[in-house]
Amino acid sequence: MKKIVTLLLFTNVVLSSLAQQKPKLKIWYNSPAGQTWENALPVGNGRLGAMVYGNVVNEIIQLNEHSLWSGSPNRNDNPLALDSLPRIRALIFDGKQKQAELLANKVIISKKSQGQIFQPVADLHLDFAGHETYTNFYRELDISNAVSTTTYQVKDVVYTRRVLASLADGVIAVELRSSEPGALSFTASLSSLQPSAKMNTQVPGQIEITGTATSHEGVPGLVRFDGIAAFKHIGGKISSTGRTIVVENANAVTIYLAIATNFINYKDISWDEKLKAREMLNRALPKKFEAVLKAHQLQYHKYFDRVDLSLGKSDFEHIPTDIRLKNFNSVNDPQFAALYFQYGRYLLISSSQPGGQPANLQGIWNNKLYPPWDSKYTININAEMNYWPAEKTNLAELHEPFLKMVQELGETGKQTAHDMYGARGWMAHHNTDIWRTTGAVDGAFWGAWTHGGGWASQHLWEHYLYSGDQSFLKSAYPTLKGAAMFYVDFLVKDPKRGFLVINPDMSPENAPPAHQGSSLDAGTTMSNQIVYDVFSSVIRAGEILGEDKALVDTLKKMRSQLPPMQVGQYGQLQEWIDDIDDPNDHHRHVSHLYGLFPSAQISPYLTPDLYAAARKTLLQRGDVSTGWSMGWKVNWWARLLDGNHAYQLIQSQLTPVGGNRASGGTYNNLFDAHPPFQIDGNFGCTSGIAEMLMQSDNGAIQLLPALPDVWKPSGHVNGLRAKGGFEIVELEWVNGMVTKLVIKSHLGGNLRIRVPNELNLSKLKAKKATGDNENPFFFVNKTPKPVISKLAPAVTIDLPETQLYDIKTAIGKTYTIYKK
Ligand code: FUC
Repeated sequence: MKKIVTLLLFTNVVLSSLAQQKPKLKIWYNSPAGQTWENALPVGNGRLGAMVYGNVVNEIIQLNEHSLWSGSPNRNDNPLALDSLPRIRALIFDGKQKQAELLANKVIISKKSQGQIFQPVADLHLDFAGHETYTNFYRELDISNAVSTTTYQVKDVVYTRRVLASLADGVIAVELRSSEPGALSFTASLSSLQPSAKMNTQVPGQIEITGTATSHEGVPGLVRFDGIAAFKHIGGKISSTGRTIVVENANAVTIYLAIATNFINYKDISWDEKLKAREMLNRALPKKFEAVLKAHQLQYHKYFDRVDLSLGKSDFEHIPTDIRLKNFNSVNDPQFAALYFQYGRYLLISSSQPGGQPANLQGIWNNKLYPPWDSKYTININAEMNYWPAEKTNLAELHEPFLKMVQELGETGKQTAHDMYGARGWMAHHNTDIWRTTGAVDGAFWGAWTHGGGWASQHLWEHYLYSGDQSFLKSAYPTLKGAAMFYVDFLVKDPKRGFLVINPDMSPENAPPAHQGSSLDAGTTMSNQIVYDVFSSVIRAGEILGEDKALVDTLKKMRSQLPPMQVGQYGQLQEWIDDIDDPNDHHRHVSHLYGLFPSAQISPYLTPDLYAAARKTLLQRGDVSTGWSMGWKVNWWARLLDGNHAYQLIQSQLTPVGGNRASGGTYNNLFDAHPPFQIDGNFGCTSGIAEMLMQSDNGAIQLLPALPDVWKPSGHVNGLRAKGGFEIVELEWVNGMVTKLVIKSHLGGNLRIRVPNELNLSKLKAKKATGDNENPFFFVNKTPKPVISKLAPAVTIDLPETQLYDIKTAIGKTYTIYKK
C-alpha cells in the first residue's frame, strides 16, 4: 500500500510539474503523432535531424543526416546553349517567346541530372509491448531548451522519454525512464527506405546501419553512410537478436545515435564514414544523459536567448498547440504569434550550423526517398528566404552554411557562365543541390532563369552590412565580383529601347497572357533589380576595399543603362518591360517586389510612386497562396508600413492545412505548408514579424514600422540586430508608441532612428535628422526615376507620421532612450 501511495505521489509530481510549468515557448499535444509525419516534433543540430513521433507503443524517431544526398560530384550544364544564344535572343526581341522557349528546352535545359535528392537515413523504432492502454499522455517540444519530452502512464508507472540533437556532442540522445525500477522493457530496431541499407548488431548493445544513397538520373550514388544506435541501461538487461536490441526490466536507458557519411565537400567524398560515426559515438558514450543535455543547452541558449519577444498577453498556453492553431484566427493570441516567431529561430538553429549544409527546402527533416522537389535548394526564392531571419534575429553565425554555398556556387558556376553563355564571372540558374550544380533544370519555363547566383550573392553583402567585418568582405569580394562580371558580359542592348537587359529572361515561373503561355522575355523587372543590386554592392565593396577602380567605373556606367522601374496602366508595378500585367493574376511568385523586400529599392520615404505601385500590385495578387508566398507577403506588408495587413497574412499562414483552401497553412507541428511541407514559409514569416517591429533599410533604423492594432497595447522585443552594427538591446512599447529603447552600437557612427513618437534625447548628442544619413552602412542608392504610364490612376500617398533623429554613437557604447 505504502508503495502505491509513493508511486501515485511521484506520478502526480511529474505530471503536474510538466503541466504547471509555464508552457510559454512550448508546443505540446495530448495525443501521439500516430502515422502522420507532420504531427511529429523536429529536433536537429545542423548535421543530424530527427522527427520524434511520441507514439506510445510503436515509437518512431525518424533520422536525417545533412550530407546524405543521392548521386555524387557532377555537373549538369548544357553547352549547346552558347551557339543558340543569338537565335534565342533574336526570337525574344522579336516577340516570339514560345519559339524561344521551345529552343531553350533543347539547348539550355540540362540533358543530365535535374538535381539530386536529400534523402533520409533510417527510422529508429522502440516497441513497448503491453503499453496499449495508457493514460495522462503528454508530449512537447520545449523550444527554449531544445528538447522534446513524451510522458504517459501505464497502470501506476509513469514513463518519460526525452530526445535532443546535441549541438555540443554531435549525437542524437534519447533518454527513457520509468518511475518504478525495473519497469522499462522494449525492443529497438532500425528500418530504412534506402535500398542498400544493412543492419547489424555485431557490437553488443548497438545496432548499426550502413549503406549508400541511391543513384539518380544517371549520376551514380556514391554517398556512403554509417549510423550507430548505442544503448546504455541502468538496471535490467540488454540482449540482441540479429537485427534488434531487447531491453528487459531496466530503470532507465540512454540511446546515443551517431550518423556520418563519406561527404567532405561538393567535390570530395573520401571521408571514412565508419571512423567518423564511431569517433562521434565514442566521444558521447561515456557521458551521462544529463551531462549531454546540459552541454547541448548551454550551446543552444547561446543562440536562442539572444532574442526575447512579447507581443502582448494571452491566456491560451494551457491549450494544446493543434487546437491553439485552429483557434488562432478567431481569438487574439499574441503569445502564439511570438511562439511561432521563436519557433522559426529554433528551426534555423536546428537545421543550419556553421560547417554544415544550409537548410534545404525542408530544413534538415525529410522522411521520403523521393521528396517533393528533391528537398533541394530552389534559388529563385526558397533558399534565400530560409536565411532572411539569420542576421536580423541575431543568428548571424548560422548564415555561414548558406554563405559558403554561395562561394562554392561561385566556383562551380564559372564553367556554366563560360560554357553556356560565353561570359566571365559565374552564374547559377534556379536550382542547386549538395553538388553545387548550376545548370538549368525542369524545363525552360522555370529553369532558363539566370539570377540564382546574382540573388544569392547579395547575402554576402548583407552579412557585411550587419557586421561591418571588412576581412569577411575581402574574402567574399571575388564571389561578389564574379556575380557582377557575369552580368557585364551577359547583358545585351534592347534594340527597341536601348537599355541593357538580360535575354533570355523571365519573372520567375510566371508568364504574361500576351506571351502564349511562355515565361521567356527580356529585361523583366526583378532581373533589372537584381542586376542593379549586384552592381551596386560590387561598386560599394570595390570602393571600400580600394579595388578594381576601372571595373567600378564600368559598373556605374552599365548600371545607369538598366531599365528603370515602371508603373503600368493599372497603377501596378510592372512585372515585365511591357505593360502587360494581368490585374487578376494571383500567381504565388510576385518577383518584381524583390525591389521592396528583400531589396530596398522601393521605399515609402524615398520612392513614393513605386511604393504606391508595389502596394497596388500586392492588392491585385491577393493574400492566400502557398506558404512561402504568404511568408514573403508578411515582409512586404511590413515594408509597406501596413501592420494590419501583415497580420492578416500571419493569420492566413497560421491556419490549419486542409479545410476548403487549396494552398498554404500550417501543420500541427507548426511546420509551414506549401503544401506539402516547406520550411521557407516558417523562416519567411519569422523574418516578416521582425520586419513589423524593426527595419534597417531606407537610410534609418525604423522602430515599430508596422505594428498591427492587436499588438499595439504593449510589448517588447530584445536583441534584434540592425544594419550598421546596431543591436536593439531593448525596445518597449505601449499603445504603439516607443516607451523605451536601448541600442548598442558595435561599430560607432551616426545612428539614425525613425520612430512613431517623440523621444527624450536631452542627455545624448542628438538632433532631429534631415538630409542623407552620413553613416555609410545606411547609404541609399538613388534608383532611376520610375516611368509612370499615362493611364495609371492618380494616387495619394498617406504615410503615418514619424520622428527622425540622428544620434552620435561610439563603438561598444549602449544608449538608453525614453519616450518624451
Ligand atoms: C518554386 C516554387 C514552388 C515551390 C518550389 C520548391 O519552384 O514556385 O511553389 O516552392 O519552388
